[in-house]
Amino acid sequence: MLTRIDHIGIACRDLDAAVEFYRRTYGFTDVHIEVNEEQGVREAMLKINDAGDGGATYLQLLEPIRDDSPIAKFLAKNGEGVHHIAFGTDGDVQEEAEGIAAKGVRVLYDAPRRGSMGSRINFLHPKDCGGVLTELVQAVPKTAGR
Ligand code: V0V
Ligand code: CO
Repeated sequence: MLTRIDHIGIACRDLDAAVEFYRRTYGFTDVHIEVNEEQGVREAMLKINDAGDGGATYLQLLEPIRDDSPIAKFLAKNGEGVHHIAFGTDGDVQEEAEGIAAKGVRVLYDAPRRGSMGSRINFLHPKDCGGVLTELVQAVPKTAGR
């Protein structure tokens, strides 16, 4: 079941400047930064709140590390701004994706890929979701360090 907003993904050109904006403006100081080579991003997860299902809600700031990455393409076309929303599941992300695919929504990957902080992720095509690129996230349980 989808039980929380896991994160909102925001495309930016300068990750360090964006992290500093959110720190200075809103006081968000719980920041995890990592590089995801496969997705072509350097990204920051700014924790906003814990969620009732044991997960949490974040802002995800995304800077491209390659010109052919989805974020680079998005920035070239739209400039900086909201790139995707991500729902968190309390179950298996592959089962979640298959259930949604059965409703006629295109799932982008045949199998889940690695997301931030060891999560398992997949995406739904924006053209099947009212123009919203939508991600599904299975977080690593908190007891394992998230
Ligand atoms: C593209 N489109 C979007 C969009 N990106 N619409 C809403 N939101 C977006 N973010 C629209 C675009 O305007 C076009 O519409 C159409 O889709 C085709 O777009 P395109 O520019 O030709 O790009 P494509 O088709 O090459 O790629 C689009 C997709 C791609 C969604 C397939 O971006 C993708 O595979 N995304 C999933 C991976 C990803 O985004 N990774 C970065 C985040 P018109 O103009 O034809 O009407 S990584 C992440 O979140 C991680 C690691 C994590 O959370 O842990
Ligand atoms: Co994301």
